[in-house]
Amino acid sequence: MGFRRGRGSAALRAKLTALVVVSLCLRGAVATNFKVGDSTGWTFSDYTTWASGKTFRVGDTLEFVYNSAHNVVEVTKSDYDSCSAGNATPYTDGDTKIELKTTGSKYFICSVPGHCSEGMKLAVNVVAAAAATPTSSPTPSTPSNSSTPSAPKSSPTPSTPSSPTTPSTPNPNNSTTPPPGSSSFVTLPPSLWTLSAILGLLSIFIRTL
Ligand SMILES: [Cu+2]
Repeated sequence: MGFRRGRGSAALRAKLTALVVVSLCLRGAVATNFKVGDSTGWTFSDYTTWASGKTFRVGDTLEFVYNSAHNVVEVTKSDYDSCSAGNATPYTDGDTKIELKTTGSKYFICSVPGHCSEGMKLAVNVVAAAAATPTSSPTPSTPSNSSTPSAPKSSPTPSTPSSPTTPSTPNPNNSTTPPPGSSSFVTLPPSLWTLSAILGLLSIFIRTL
């Protein structure tokens, strides 16, 4: 691998790419629990503002924390717009976790009369879960690799002729890719494989510091 050049933009690019890959792995592996309203909880507030800028994915959870004066109920868009609970039965347990199971818009209100119109209404748009596919072969030195879709788009600048790219000696500690056909590779569960990929990339990152 070309890491041992350890010089200038190439090393920096390798570090950045490794971080991007690691963060992609982590995003794919972990579902998010959103506490609605954060520390404010589910009460009279502005949940349009709270939800803005957040990305809700299938598999994530909305957690409504509220006192006995309130409840939460999932409703249709028209009921959301008109602050009507319809026929749905509200949750009243005070700590309601609702998993987002499908894509599309989801609507929640407090059905206690007057509360929805005072702000206890939440609309979220749920998008598909991040692909939890394991990164096949960690190759941070080639950002154009198709297995790293959001790698930095900067192409190698031709103005750095100082990297001769000597045929690198194979470095067993540097790669988490087992030899092709290795049975341990095939039987490794996806979660473990993702973890090993993360650890391998972290070790690469530390080595290039
Ligand atoms: Cu309420």
